[in-house]
Amino acid sequence: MKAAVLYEPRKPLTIEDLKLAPPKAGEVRVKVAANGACHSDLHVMTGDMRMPLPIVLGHEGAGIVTETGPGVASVKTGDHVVLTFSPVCGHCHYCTLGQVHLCETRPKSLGTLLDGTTRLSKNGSEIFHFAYAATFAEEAVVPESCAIKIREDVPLDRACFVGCGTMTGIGAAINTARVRPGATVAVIGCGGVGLNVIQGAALAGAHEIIAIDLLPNKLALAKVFGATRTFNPSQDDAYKSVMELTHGRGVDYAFEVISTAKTIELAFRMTGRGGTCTIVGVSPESARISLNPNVFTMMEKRLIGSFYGSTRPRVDMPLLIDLYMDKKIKIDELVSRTFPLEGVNEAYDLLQKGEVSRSVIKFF
Ligand code: COD
Ligand code: ZN
Ligand code: ZN
Repeated sequence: MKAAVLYEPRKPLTIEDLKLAPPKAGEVRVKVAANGACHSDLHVMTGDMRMPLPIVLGHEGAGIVTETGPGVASVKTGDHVVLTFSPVCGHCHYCTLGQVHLCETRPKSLGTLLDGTTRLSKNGSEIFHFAYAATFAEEAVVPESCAIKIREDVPLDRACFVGCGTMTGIGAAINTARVRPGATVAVIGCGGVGLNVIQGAALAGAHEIIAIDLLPNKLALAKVFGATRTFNPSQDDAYKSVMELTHGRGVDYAFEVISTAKTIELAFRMTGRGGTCTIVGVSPESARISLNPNVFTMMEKRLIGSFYGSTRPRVDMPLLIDLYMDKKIKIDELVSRTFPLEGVNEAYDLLQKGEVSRSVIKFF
């Protein structure tokens, strides 16, 4: 099968024929229909996120189940599925507590499936899977808990975004930060994920949603997703503008959706008394932030992180798809370009230049 492989950081992905072994027990084979080009894959391509190489990237996919390994019960051949990048074992400490996005199986297997081996190979040499998905490929073998059954009337080139950007963003606002109706919100970084934080905050009933990004095209889209005000730090002092707009108080909820130390510090600074600052981006390992610890006590500010929108995939993902089908959340507006697999490098070029929010790689 055809797949896009990363051999070395800062080199283009190469399109190659790979072998995909059949699913083992508890695994599912999926014919990939579509896959969004998310920024996290770019972190691996640039070397900011370390992964074993060579690797097949792609983690925002949807498709149709073609085969199930022994013991698989939740999906069957022919089912439409969204793929997730965070397995759920159902019995570890965190799964038992209901925090399935923190499942302890995840950190144990970087670049492989849950048994520590890969199903991908070329001429007998193993190729790694990114994030249990590896969906820049015509087919994928994934853990059962990463294949979430969805309704069949949703187009798969839209459903795929629920597998990452839509879930990560909306979930950060609703599940992790729990934005209150009437609250003031600031979102720094209005890419594919940030736009979804904005629509999550709007869905939660936020009163004022302030979008901050360096690019005018992203700020224009932020308004479409529910921002009430926009600021461009290359033109305005974003901190001063947010403080003025909130009568000197700062916002109730700030979100950092870029992953730089400077923007995390800025987001925390513009958070007001009793407010919550949520970090959505994952920064390079070497990054460090500097904060005044007294504001935690004197102002009861909170600084928290959000992984994958604190998702409960089997509950949240079919729900987000229902909301999309009922026109209560936007996905179409996120998609700037559609490419075949051969266009994957161009899709990432455009993302890096800031010309697109999301491109979709479409197989069928
Ligand atoms: N000030 C304001 N805006 C900025 C600045 C700045 N200094 N620098 C960049 N931006 C804007 C860009 O113009 C762009 O609009 C936006 O920030 C970034 O958007 P995208 O589309 O490139 O990136 P996303 O939205 O696809 O991904 C952002 C993440 C923060 C999620 C990603 O980078 C990340 O850290 N991923 C790992 C974390 C994670 O949980 N991932 C789950 C799978 S994604
Ligand atoms: Zn992603
Ligand atoms: Zn678990």
